[in-house]
Amino acid sequence: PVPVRLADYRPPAWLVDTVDLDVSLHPTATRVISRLALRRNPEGAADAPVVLDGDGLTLVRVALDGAPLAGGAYEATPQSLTLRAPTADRFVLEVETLVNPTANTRLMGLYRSSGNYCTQCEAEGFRRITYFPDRPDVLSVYTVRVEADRAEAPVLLSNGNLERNGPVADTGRHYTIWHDPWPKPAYLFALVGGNLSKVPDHFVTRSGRPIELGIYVEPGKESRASYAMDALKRSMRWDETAFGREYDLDVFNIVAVSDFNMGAMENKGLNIFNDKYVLASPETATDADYAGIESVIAHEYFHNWSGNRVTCRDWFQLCLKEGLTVFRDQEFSSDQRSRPVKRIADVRTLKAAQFTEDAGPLSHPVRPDTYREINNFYTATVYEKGAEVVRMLKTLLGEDGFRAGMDLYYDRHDGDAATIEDFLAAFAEATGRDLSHFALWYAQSGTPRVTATGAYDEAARSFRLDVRQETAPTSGQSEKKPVMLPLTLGLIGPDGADQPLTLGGSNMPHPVIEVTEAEQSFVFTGLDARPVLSLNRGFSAPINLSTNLSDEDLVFLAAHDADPFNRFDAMQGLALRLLKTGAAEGRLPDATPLVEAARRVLTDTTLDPAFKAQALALPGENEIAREIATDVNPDAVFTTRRALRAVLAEALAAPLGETYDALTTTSPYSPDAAAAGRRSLRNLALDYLTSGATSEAIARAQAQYGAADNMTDRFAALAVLSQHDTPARTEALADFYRRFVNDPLVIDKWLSLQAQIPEEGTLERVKALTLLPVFSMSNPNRVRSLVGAFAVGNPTQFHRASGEGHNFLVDVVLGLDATNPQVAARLLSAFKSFRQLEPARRASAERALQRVAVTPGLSADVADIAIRSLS
Ligand code: HT7
Ligand code: ZN
Repeated sequence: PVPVRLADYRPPAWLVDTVDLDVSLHPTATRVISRLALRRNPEGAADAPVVLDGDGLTLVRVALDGAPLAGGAYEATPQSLTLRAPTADRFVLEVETLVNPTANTRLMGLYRSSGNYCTQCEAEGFRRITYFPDRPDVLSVYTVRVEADRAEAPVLLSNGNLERNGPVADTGRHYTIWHDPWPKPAYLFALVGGNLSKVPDHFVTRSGRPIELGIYVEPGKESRASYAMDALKRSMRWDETAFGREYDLDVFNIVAVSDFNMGAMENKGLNIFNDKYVLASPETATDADYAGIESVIAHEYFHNWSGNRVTCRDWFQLCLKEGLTVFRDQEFSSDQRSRPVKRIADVRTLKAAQFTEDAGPLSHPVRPDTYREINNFYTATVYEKGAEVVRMLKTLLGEDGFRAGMDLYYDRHDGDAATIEDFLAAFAEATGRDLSHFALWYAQSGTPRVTATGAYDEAARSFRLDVRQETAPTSGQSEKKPVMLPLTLGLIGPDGADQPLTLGGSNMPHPVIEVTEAEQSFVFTGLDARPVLSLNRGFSAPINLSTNLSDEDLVFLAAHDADPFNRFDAMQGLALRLLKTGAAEGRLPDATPLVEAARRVLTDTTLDPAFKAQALALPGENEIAREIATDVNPDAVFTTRRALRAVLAEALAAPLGETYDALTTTSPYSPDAAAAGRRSLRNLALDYLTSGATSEAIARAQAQYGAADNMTDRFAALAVLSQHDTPARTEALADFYRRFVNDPLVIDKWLSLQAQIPEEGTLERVKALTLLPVFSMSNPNRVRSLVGAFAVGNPTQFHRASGEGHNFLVDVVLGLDATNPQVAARLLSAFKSFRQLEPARRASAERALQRVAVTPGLSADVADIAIRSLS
């Protein structure tokens, strides 16, 4: 595929003011008649032909202003429809095409899921429905007529408000007509037809407008949509109060489908969701599932303003909507739950996904400047790092400045397709700040490595902080510049209290230093005793930070830091020091400081249980590997981590047992954050207590498994049992399968758990699981749960020295590429950190990637990942 470059952006030559679609649904021959009111763009190239995008369409006819167009007047290929330079500046083009939704295995465009019809148009799926200028800067008002057999599809939905519906005389068919008054790009178009049950509700906006809400699910699953509905109403209210944004149509519908390439899609007024992010009941969903539903429901709803009312000029600007909307959903969840615990969880995700991406060959800027396949840029960098950049902006500008900038951005660009420059200009103008240096965060890839060295001068009663920053070269960017780092900090006195911050003779109103140079020093004065530095509080900048803090300092921070994130981070830092040395030397150093810090956290009655669970969870194998960075042996990482877990479990056996017992409750299940936090700590205690696999511990896990009245506790017990090769494991796995064989979303958990067993037999187990009737390569959730979990969540077995794990993944990717390239490409990106492996495993991964790269007939998606991974 040829690269697309940001620098080549040109405004569209033709605009489409209105789109009238008439879609007559049929399993194999859906007829689409589109009437486009085309208008020459005064800002586009003069005399340009009309070029409409297409993908795999069967063209039936073309008419211009009502008159059929002769073959010579246009040129049609499956990829485009070109009208030779029209003389008129405005006209109506009518195009009739046929598409086959049943044969659409890519799940882009119009396809079928469990017999229902649905669409996915972002990024470039609308062209698989009809010929159209399929780019986000062409905004149109849509009127859509949907027709189908009434028995096959009693429910017919599209964007906007319902205008009319009725039968089609003497045919057994019926229709609905939907009108969306808000101009939108084609990627936000959606249509659904099928046999679905509506869960109804309503919402009154703060200005008093009533909104009809509907969540459509498979019949029989209605009761599982109530949490999603509650989350939706909370999201709608939150966007009004936190950002002043109100909903703008008479209806808001969500449809849950079981075949979906990603999490969900923000189509205007008609969100389409992977059912994983809608359906929940205490018996089938874990606390993590509930939290995921809340955040994805919120995320898609928030796109109504950050993405839909203000959209992206081109796909390079993807972070404009995605980074901002992730930031907004993170803030929403923080307000609904515990802010520190949410921040810790978000930073864990950021480091696991984005730092890893940035440290490998797939590294790219938050706003890339070139792509071959846009589907491959829905990445942790665009989403999660994009959100961090917005968060830094807020830290720099303060609450009020940030809100003023957001308001100006929305006011100025409502109904527009905007750029990152437009976004930053709104903040710069609203606050008077020069953000030109800050803008580098969008263009420069890589995670800055920051070294902070603190020194106390007793005679001068001052503390000098030297900060150095450096970003290592990343793919395509050999030269790096210093970025602007807003570092929130505290200096903690011996009594554990934050000292007043005096810098350059003045009191600091906000505890934030702004680092703009490669090397910078800050001298804080008026300090009577040596303080302990707490830097990058709340993870205010997305950096790799190393400091000259001693183990004792970290123990002190873990006990006293007023910033809960840094308390957590001090615990992680202590553990990582031990794990890195242990993996390198094959022997764990003395873990007493960590053990004592952990004991304090565990027994501190003032701390939130959810926080304790995060602080006491050891860094994962992938995080340890990322810290080690070169010549990683996953077996050594695993062994060391397991050894440290055993040390903690043995030393803290008594308080862990007490914690487990104290948190045992007979209260009925509630998914609220406080109850979820208690369960997370109790299940963490169970995990430590079972690490030695004594018969007593296994029996406790078995008892929890059997007695649980909710999926969180049942699955946590199963997860613990799955780690130990005992008859109890076999029994529990068989029982779980029997209980939930008819519940695919629960079976996903069962598949995923088995894929992550760190044992020799797992690869054969995974292969065997692919043959079960509950597994299907055509369902992305199943594939991700089994194959994805194996590749990402089981480093020792995926990176087996024999190369069998690598070969297995490549076999799956090549098989899947023919039917669903997008999912295949995502699986292949599991190799993204292969260069950090030790030489033999690295060579095996490289051979596997090369096997992909030389395969003829690869999709653009998979070819792009293979080539970039090898670059
Ligand atoms: N904006 C949505 C992205 C998305 C998507 C992209 C490519 C192919 C399929 C897709 N499904 C959804 C989701 C979001 O970030 O809100
Ligand atoms: Zn999004």
